Amino acid sequence: MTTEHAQAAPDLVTLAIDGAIATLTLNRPAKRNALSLGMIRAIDQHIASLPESVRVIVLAANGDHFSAGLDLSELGEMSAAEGVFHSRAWYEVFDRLQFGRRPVVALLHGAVVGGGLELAACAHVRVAEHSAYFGLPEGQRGIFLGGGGSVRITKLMGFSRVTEMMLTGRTYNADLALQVGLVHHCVPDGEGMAKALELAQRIAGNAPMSNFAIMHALPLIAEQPMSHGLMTESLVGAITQSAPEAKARMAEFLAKRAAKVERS
Ligand code: 1HE
Repeated sequence: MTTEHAQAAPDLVTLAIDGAIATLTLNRPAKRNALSLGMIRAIDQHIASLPESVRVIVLAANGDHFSAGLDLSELGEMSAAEGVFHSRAWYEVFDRLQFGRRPVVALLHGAVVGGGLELAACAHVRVAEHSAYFGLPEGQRGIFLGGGGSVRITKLMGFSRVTEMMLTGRTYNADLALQVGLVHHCVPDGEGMAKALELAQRIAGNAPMSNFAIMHALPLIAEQPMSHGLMTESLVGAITQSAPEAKARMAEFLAKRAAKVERS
């Protein structure tokens, strides 16, 4: 079965580690970083191999485009059942990206479409270069979302926008993506990596327990009724503040040795 037998393709996703930051780079530019299951599994393998010292992941891509989405040559071979397992295989990896130990900063440029946008939606921070454009061409291909986009992208920019984007096949440029909350930063072409690394360094400087709470508790609370959300917040907040690192950081501030909050 295609889904079960797809092996990780480590050369198609490279890993570079520099101190607290690991950079995962989609590396299939000749196919516009179309995502084969082997690439999805390679992302997973790389994440699993990261040493404890890595605190943040930057997700980027070689070539002119972040990703052309699902490798359509794989879909042609699949039965309905295989299609379900294929989606589930993506979900497992995307869940480990979004709900793993390390925040992910995605650097987006060129086409960020279909499954490429679904992958980008797993990141916690998204930086777009001006060249980036975003779309969900599934309708034009006769298929539907299958990498979690109907959940994640809809949460980011709203059900109505996703519906219109998919029905009409329109794409959003980087400025519009910023306006609707699809990305957090929009920078000139060629400046995305510097911005992504700057943000990654800042994130790496946070207490790991705070980063964990932000990544794991916020999405959970967003889906809870208010009373449950407030309870979850109070419990997670209490645990987070009780960590020795939190105590040390607060003491540093009170001793006037910690950095103040600055305008960004
Ligand atoms: C591909 C793919 C792909 C390119 N699967 N091979 N995604 C799409 O519907 C987007 C399809 N791709 C495009 O619209 C264009 O390729 C781009 C706008 C992204 C880039 O255009 P361009 O002119 O730079 O490149 P190209 O000439 O179209 O493509 C270069 C090669 O990449 C070419 O192969 P070659 O062997 O002829 O050189 C293309 O066939 C190949 N290629 N995109 C396979 N997607 C989990 S469910 C998610 C569902 C989806 O993601 S649906 C959206 C699919």
